Amino acid sequence: MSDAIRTTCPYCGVGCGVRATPAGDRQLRIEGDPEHPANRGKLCSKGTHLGETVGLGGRLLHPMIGEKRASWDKALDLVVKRFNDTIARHGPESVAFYVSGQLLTEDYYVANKLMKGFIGTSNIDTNSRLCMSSAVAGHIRAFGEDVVSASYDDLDEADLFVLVGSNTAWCHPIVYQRIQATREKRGAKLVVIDPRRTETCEDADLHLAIRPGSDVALMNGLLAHCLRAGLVDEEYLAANVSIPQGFWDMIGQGSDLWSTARSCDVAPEQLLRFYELFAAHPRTVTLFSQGINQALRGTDQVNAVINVHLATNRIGKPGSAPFSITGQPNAMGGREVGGLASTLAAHMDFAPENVARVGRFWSAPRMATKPGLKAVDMFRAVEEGRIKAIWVMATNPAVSMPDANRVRDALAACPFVVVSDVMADTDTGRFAHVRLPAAAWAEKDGTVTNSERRISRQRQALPLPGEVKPDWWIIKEVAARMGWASAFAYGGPADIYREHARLTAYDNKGARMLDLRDHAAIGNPAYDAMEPVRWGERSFADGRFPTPDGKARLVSTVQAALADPLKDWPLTLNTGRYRDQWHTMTRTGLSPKLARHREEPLVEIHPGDAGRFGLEDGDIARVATPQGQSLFRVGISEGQRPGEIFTPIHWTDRQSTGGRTGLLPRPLTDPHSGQPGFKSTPAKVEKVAIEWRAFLILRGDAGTASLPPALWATRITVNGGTLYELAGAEDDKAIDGWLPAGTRMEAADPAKGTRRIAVVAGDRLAAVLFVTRTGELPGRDWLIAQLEAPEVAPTLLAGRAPGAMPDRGPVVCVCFDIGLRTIVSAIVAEELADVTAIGKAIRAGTNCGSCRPALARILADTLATAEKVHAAE
Ligand SMILES: Nc1nc2c(c(=O)[nH]1)N[C@H]1C(S)=C(S)[C@@H](COP(=O)(O)OP(=O)(O)OC[C@H]3O[C@@H](n4cnc5c(=O)[nH]c(N)nc54)[C@H](O)[C@@H]3O)O[C@H]1N2
Ligand SMILES: Nc1nc2c(c(=O)[nH]1)N[C@H]1C(S)=C(S)[C@@H](COP(=O)(O)OP(=O)(O)OC[C@H]3O[C@@H](n4cnc5c(=O)[nH]c(N)nc54)[C@H](O)[C@@H]3O)O[C@H]1N2
Ligand code: SF4
Ligand SMILES: [Mo]
Repeated sequence: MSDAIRTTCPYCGVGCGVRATPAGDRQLRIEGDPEHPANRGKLCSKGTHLGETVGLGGRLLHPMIGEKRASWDKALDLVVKRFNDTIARHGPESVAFYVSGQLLTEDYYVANKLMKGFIGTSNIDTNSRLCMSSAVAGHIRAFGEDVVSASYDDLDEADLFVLVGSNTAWCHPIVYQRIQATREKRGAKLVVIDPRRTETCEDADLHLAIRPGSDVALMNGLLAHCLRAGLVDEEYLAANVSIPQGFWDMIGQGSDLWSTARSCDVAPEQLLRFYELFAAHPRTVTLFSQGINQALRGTDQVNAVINVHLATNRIGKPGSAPFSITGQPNAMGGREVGGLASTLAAHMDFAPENVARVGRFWSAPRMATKPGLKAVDMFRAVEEGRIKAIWVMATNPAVSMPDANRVRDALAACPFVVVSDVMADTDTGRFAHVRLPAAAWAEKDGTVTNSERRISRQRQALPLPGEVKPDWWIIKEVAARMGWASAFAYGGPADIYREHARLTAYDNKGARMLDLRDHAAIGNPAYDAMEPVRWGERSFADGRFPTPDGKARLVSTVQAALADPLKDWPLTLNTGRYRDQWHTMTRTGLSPKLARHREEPLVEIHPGDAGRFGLEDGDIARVATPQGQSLFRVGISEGQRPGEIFTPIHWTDRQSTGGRTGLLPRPLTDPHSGQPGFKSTPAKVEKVAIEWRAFLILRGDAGTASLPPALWATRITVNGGTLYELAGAEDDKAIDGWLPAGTRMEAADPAKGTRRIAVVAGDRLAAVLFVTRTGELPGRDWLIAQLEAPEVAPTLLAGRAPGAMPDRGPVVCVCFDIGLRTIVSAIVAEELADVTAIGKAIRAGTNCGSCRPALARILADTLATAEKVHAAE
């Protein structure tokens, strides 16, 4: 038995420590690292099930030129030749890198150095543009440097948490659990500000379901209230903050309780309750993420939040700070190396002295002297032929960029596309002339920085499979072949980390807070053994800020006018995440357990709107925007605001014939940050007529190459095979072509248009197909279990065991595989009164804890129903 390797979770920016123990043939046993300060041993559902994602299924194992396997030499030579030729003919501005917050700091550093110091352009941007760039721009405007003003310690010491535009319970589950722990320990209050009622709101003291895009009005209204209530700290402002002309007039305008309530479309009493909670609790942490960042006024929204904290002197003190939480595992590390087109390196911008300094440090032959193209503009330049060669690393823009179909067209027309990825078949990879096989999470070695600026090691737990190489190696080989071998002579990630640390300290006489000089000479063994370390003391504790005059800045932020719905596009489309999927599903999609939480992409819609558009729960609907359209399963939800619909970002062409959220948003961006406004797009929805519904279960790995021929087809990985949910208006017989060879059993009920087929091959169940036009379909669980059953059950075509197992309903607790019906029956039968009691009775929610908010909701609903029944009796 091997020892556990201490590494870091590759999903969200919480940055939890993981203990990964190799357990035989490419298997890892996963546990939370009790010694990691971010999570102290806990993991959420995604972290817990990392072990299900480290197999070799679907991996890209060899360099590919077109559809042909190539040697590394051939592939790298081709990349270098095409980039060199393009640069020689059209100049450095004609090439670009599009990279990712999922690269390690070392990978990121090398890519940034190659582009900005050697190729000589800043046309390197990252998916962090879609994610954190409004926070970056807001920090720079307020503080002078992109420094996060809080740490996780503050979560333990706060009395009030304000979550703005953040579905923390799903997207930063361990931060959410820490918030809940503080609430239990010191009675801290929780306010959630989100147009949707998410599971994060489940246990909140207050949920403000504000009108989308009205956050500036809300925060300005709060600040106006603070002014009236004497909460503004005049002394602190005079000493530490510069205030633009007319700032207080701006705050005073239309910021009384009633006007603010009207702008935000919430009840004045609710708003007042928020103000009073804020007034009563100086130890306030305001956490924000994409509901704030991903808006056409995202940077103003960030500054509106920071303004309130600066003006009330709730910053730089224990339990008191605005806190931008990062999305990706290394969103922060990318910002530290300067991986955005708008930053240079090591928290420096393009001021001439910075360009000179970094140029000196790198001995750079051709320094970029100005910012490059931001993501949306970069793909526009590809579309217009100004960029003729692009290298995409660790991101899937054909899915995740706004107006993604246009990005696809741009990639299809681009003369030369290189994609480095861990998976062979991604939506972006399909446009690549060269695909380079990158090392995946468990194979990588380097560092990441989490939301609270803590640098942690990711350590290699599994050998590199096939011809896979780490990203830093791939980039430095290209640099070497371009003629810069000595500037990129790295033997391993430690060499790169040292250089990065030296650059942060280089000629830095306190001007930049990011200063890793303690690590500038770190030895290889010390790097290998590095404990998680947070850089910087408590930010801004001394009231000094990294601006020329040492003062922070209030920023005038005016609420933008919120347009009424358009006649042709009567709804607003909001987009975001599900608890158990990660982005474009290339990795979480491999886990049978995670797949069960949400099996299909839903368009969530308020019951009133559903009625208005003739939709019923479970229907298939077409969601359209001026950019495009895609199909979704209808999910009617009281948690939606009227007029607003929500779709998840995860499903791609690999997983579904619908669910393509990425092609729907407009490619419009915030003027300061260039971040797209993913959270509100004018949209419409209409019912799609369906004649039949079906499901198909196939044994073995069916791959992601295609989907059964149906209007609606979505796939998920299940134990032992794949489950497809299907619906259509066309002939359902076309699906039969997907059934494998073997002995067929069939049953049919023509009256209901029902057909049931089971295929047995090699004494085991190979496939089942159940189709119906007007009847019911049985639960899928028992049939899925038959894929791995030792014997073929005689009742396959009944869809249930001879004795019949009760259908447990949709899975709520993925760790213990516990369904909704099981939970409801337990609550009723055992008279369970709280979430802890549910855990004691049936274990649900007792492992990773991610489903605890869902259990609270189910409990409340069940008790409410029971009460109603009781009242009626
Ligand atoms: N399970 C899971 N976790 C993840 C990820 C994942 O893919 N899956 N991805 C990670 C990444 S990269 C990121 S960036 C984070 C994102 O984490 P979050 O920002 O928490 O996630 P989102 O679902 O994108 O959006 C958050 C909320 O913003 C709300 N919102 C929309 N419009 C507005 C508005 O106008 N005002 C306010 N106040 N709120 C609004 C939405 O309704 C939504 O509930 O999650 C990280 N964690
Ligand atoms: N409509 C809408 N769109 C959005 C958002 C939204 O809320 N709404 N959110 C945006 C945000 S915040 C984000 S962060 C983006 C995320 O969007 P993407 O970055 O496009 O999503 P991922 O699926 O994480 O893509 C990562 C890719 O890198 C591969 N990969 C994983 N590890 C490695 C590695 O170590 N090396 C290499 N070379 N490849 C690797 C994966 O297989 C995958 O193909 O989506 C953005 N798009
Ligand atoms: S909260 Fe979950 S996804 Fe995020 S780092 Fe921790 S274990 Fe990973
Ligand atoms: Mo993100």
